Amino acid sequence: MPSALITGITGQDGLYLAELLLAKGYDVHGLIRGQNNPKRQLVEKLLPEVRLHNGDLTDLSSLLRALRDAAPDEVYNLGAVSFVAYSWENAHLTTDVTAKGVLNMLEAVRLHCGYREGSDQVGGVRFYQASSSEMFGKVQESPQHERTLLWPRSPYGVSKVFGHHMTINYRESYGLHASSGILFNHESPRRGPEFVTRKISQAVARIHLGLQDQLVLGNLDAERDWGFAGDYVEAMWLMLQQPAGDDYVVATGETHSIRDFLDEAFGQVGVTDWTPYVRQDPRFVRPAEVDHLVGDASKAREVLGWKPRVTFRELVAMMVEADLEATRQGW
Ligand code: NAP
Ligand code: G4F
Repeated sequence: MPSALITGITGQDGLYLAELLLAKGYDVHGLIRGQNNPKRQLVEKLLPEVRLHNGDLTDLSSLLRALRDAAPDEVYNLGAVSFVAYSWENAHLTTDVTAKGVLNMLEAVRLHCGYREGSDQVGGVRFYQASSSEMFGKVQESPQHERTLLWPRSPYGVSKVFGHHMTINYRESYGLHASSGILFNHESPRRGPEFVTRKISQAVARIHLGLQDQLVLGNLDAERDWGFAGDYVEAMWLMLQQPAGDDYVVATGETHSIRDFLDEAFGQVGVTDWTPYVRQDPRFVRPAEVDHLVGDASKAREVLGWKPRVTFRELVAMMVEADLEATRQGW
């Protein structure tokens, strides 16, 4: 039975990936941080087969301990401070976790595998790094692909660039089977409520049910290439099944503005003009914006045989329906 260790198991992608790997017969381990993480119960209830290990990406010895106890064939490094807006206010923390945390995990894998100077292979463990389309930032060409110049626009984006290049460096320096998935925005009913898509789907459900009358947002003109998280974790797994590590863009190839998302989401509850419900507030406008993202995933399609299944319209409908149900049930 193959085994995998997932950091960020409590997050959106961690949960979908754990489900996918369990369905494939993996022995799944997850790294969980904090002395009383409120999401522990969620993971234990949803995925009782997953074995949790205490640890933090900022603490190298805890990563070594988790690797020793889990003895994984594959490591998926999904843990991060992942909210871009938060990263300006917490730039040091973001750097410690989202940038240096990647180095800690890579170094832990290298030490765990007993790498010795002079040997050309770090060992059997395969490594996945959760890189991001935020690295493209002030985009230099469209659509963005694996060789597009990186121009990050936030402490989060800068940290992801560090992790991305460190992953490539460990592949080139130590022969580590390390892959970097440059994933464009992916969403689901499990998306954190701080991200714009979930903020909208929750608000639409509450407005429809008479529990809220206003939705306050920032920049409505930004464009994102939004896909479904359940499709994207499959690409992560496919990367680690290849003969060698590499970098892949994972995206739908379609872009939509926040206004488009509002149109679709309010449309789900029969509202054609959402302007009376939506207010803009500079509080939610970022110091530097990523205006336009759209990915070219031809390499993932050709090499991995991956393609997205869920369309933009289906994704929005799925999220609004789930929030309507959750709000009705009082979850
Ligand atoms: P998420 O829901 O925000 O999950 C982040 C995870 O990181 C949580 O499990 C969190 O644990 C964990 N974490 C935070 N600080 C940590 C630390 N110090 N040590 C260990 N774990 C820590 O993010 P996601 O949407 O699933 O994304 C997964 C990864 O993909 C992230 O690295 C993100 O930056 C990247 N990514 C996401 C997207 C996207 O559109 N979703 C696109 C590109 C890349 P707690 O529960 O303890 O906070
Ligand atoms: O939903 P967002 O916060 O996602 P963002 O910044 O694109 O980052 C997400 O995707 C990245 C991949 O490209 C990941 F790496 C990252 O971890 C995260 O998962 O914001 C999307 C857009 C932005 O342009 C933002 O300015 O929505 C705009 N927006 C407008 N009003 C808002 C709001 N975003 C949020 N979160 N809240 C608002 O009220």
